Amino acid sequence: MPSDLLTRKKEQLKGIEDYRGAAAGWGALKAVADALRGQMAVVNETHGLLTMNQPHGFDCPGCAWPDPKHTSSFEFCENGAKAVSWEATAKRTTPEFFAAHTVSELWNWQDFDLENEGRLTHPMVYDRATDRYLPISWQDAITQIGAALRALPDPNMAEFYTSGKASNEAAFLYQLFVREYGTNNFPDCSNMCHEPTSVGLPESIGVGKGTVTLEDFDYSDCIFCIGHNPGTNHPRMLSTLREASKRGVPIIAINPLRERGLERFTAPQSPVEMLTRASTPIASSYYLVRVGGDVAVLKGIMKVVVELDAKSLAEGGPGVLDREFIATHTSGVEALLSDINATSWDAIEKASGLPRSDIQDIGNTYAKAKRVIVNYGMGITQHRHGTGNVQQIVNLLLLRGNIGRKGAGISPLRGHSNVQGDRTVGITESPNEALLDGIVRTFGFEPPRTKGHGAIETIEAIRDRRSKALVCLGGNLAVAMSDPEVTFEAMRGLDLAVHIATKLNRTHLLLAKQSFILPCLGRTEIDMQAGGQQSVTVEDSMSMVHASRGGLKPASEHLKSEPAIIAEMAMATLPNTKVRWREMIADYGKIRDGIESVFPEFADFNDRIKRPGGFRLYIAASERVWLTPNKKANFIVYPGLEEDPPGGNALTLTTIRSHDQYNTTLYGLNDRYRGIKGRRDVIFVNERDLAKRGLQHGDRVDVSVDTRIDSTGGGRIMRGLTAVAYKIAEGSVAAYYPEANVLVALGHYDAKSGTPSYKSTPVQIQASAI
Ligand SMILES: Nc1nc2c(c(=O)[nH]1)N[C@H]1C(S)=C(S)[C@@H](COP(=O)(O)OP(=O)(O)OC[C@H]3O[C@@H](n4cnc5c(=O)[nH]c(N)nc54)[C@H](O)[C@@H]3O)O[C@H]1N2
Ligand SMILES: Nc1nc2c(c(=O)[nH]1)N[C@H]1C(S)=C(S)[C@@H](COP(=O)(O)OP(=O)(O)OC[C@H]3O[C@@H](n4cnc5c(=O)[nH]c(N)nc54)[C@H](O)[C@@H]3O)O[C@H]1N2
Ligand SMILES: [Mo]
Repeated sequence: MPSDLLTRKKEQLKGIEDYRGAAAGWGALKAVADALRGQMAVVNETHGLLTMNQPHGFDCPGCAWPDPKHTSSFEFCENGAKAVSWEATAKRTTPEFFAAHTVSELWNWQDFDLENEGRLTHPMVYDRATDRYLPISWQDAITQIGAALRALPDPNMAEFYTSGKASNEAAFLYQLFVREYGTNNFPDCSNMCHEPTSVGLPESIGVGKGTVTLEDFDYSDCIFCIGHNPGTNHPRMLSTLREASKRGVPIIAINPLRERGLERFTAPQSPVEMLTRASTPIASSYYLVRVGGDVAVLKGIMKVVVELDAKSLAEGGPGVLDREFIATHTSGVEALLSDINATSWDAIEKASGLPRSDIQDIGNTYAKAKRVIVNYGMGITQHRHGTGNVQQIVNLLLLRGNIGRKGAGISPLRGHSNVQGDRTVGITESPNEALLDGIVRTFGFEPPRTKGHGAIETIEAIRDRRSKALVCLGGNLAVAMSDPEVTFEAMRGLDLAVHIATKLNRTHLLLAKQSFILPCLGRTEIDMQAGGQQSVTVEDSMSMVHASRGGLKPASEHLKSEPAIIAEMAMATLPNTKVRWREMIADYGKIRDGIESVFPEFADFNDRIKRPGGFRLYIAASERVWLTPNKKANFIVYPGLEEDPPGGNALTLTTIRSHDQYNTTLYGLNDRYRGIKGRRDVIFVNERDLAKRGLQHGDRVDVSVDTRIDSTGGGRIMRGLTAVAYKIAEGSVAAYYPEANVLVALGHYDAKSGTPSYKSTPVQIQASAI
């Protein structure tokens, strides 16, 4: 290679290397120290971290994985510590900052730099004359927002987004306000995340949530991890998996990428592992499934089970299927079995990218185990057929009675720390009768009964100018959503945009005729109201509800709590409101009384959260009670094998989170476990796929949507990414979310749930011109 080319290549490979360590360990401790140094006032440091996930402290804003009885000593988690230090930072985004920068200028900043300015301190309103956000008093802001909402000819022309950090109390008040205002337009981050779970599980097992508790992991004798990356996104789960691994429980990982957190873990709590630099293996076997190949793998495993069953019966054995369970509790097994029998091994191998022998091994392990838990995440849900994927997992579990039994069940790993709770207390565009009747009974107003908008419908309505106002309770909707080109343009056409937020982000810079930023308290901070210091509650992935109480001094004296902001907006918008907002804000216990009255499963709410660890909501399916229309657990056939047939020589692109990010929030530019340092402009490609295209590790490539396959894709391209040869399934490539959202068309989503198919876009890659 000529020397100028060599130099260029070296330059392109900067920051790309192999990561050889285990997950967590010393690297994690160092990363935390760096994060703290970058963000935090030293006095806050110990107090903040030591009260996290403690009985009287605050709930970690990181992830929704439950805490061991919520009473153990401080559980170390690198990404939890990063989330806390990001919120409890000493940096501030003040009116002086906004005075110094026009919005047009800020638009050209990196997303990382916007949030890295620190916590918002004052309510702000956009001023077109100076192209700046200017400070405004709370009272003026709230009055103007109320007037603008009242002025809309139809409440269905407003959209009310929720990001899943909001507490139960904030979310309940929000849905109450919005329903009294007159709409069910509740786009929320669930729509982009676990909606296939919320839609698919009720049809299958009568409840839209997982069926396991943390204790079940102690009894399980086989654990699946499909399409999730716990080392980064649910780090505390590694302690649970480590315990299981030490007991010799087979842990089967099904994932297109080799993820270090699923391979090896050094427990920071274990002095022996830390001092000897030893680690515990996590997955006992690891299968690099093709992106979008999960249905094929799941059908393959079921095929093995059915074959083993026939063999056992032929030999006079009892069979492998749980016949008694199937007969008593389920419906639809015949259709499922004929679909499985009609599916050929050839087709399964081709669609999954795995040889039959691998799937045979998984099937043997599954069939041998008595208590199986399947965990899954976005690798399953964010597909054109995400709901179908979820239902295939249920089918597999039902075949051997693995739901509603100790040590067994389905375990969707939720995203945001309270996304599940927000749904439970009424954030949904499709409210059921029980919820609406509960509101009438408790608050005496008639809520709207027609279905509202989810996230995709919201963007479509805003794009088509059918919706004119957007209120966001947290989040970064425009950047999280697919198709920024359409989404950004749409949002610039709004009349009113209101952002309740802790930090500045790009969505706030998409200006409506009237734009407001309302700064709120974070979960780590003291929430003082007329009735004294308040606690809120959250629900984790396993339906445990518990209290959370911030202990840090608020980032600014001008901040209000989310419940208080919502109540004030409600009072300004609804002069004849039937709700006693002031009473509820003075004492959040009154909000919980309201929740209890609308949702009977919260009986004795205020008492039960006083217990350390809180309480578990009733999950009927965990008791083998099926709240489906036919009162059975249903096998639901997924027709065919491929979620998104790639065809031709297209590759399937999946979008993933780095280790240094929280959704659209970037803490830094490293992705330690994947060996990437200081950059994100990479695409992970299998070596053979590179070779086939005459490309090499480190080459610059352009990635374009293959329009022969995806008719919604027209002209979408990402230029100048560096190709990284990686242990990823052949035919699959991966790039970082949210940058790669330019490749995901708005129309590319799961028809059943409306969840964007962020994890399956057919693409072509070729040497870059730049
Ligand atoms: N630190 C941190 N914690 C977080 C978050 C964060 O951004 N940072 N986000 C929170 C939120 S909102 C969520 S929803 C969760 C997300 O948690 P995850 O579900 O772990 O999210 P992703 O990073 O999207 O990773 C999905 C995993 O699926 C794999 N995958 C991709 N495509 C496929 C496929 O077709 N099949 C299979 N089987 N696997 C596939 C990827 O390789 C990756 O390992 O984490 C939550 N916790
Ligand atoms: N391509 C691709 N796109 C995806 C995904 C993917 O895997 N691939 N994942 C999707 C998923 S699973 C999700 S959940 C969505 C996430 O979508 P969102 O939930 O909308 O996004 P976040 O990045 O979590 O929001 C970050 C912002 O929330 C605000 N914030 C932080 N803490 C608080 C708080 O306590 N209160 C308030 N009011 N505001 C706060 C801050 O201003 C911060 O800038 O993205 C989705 N988009
Ligand atoms: Mo999520």
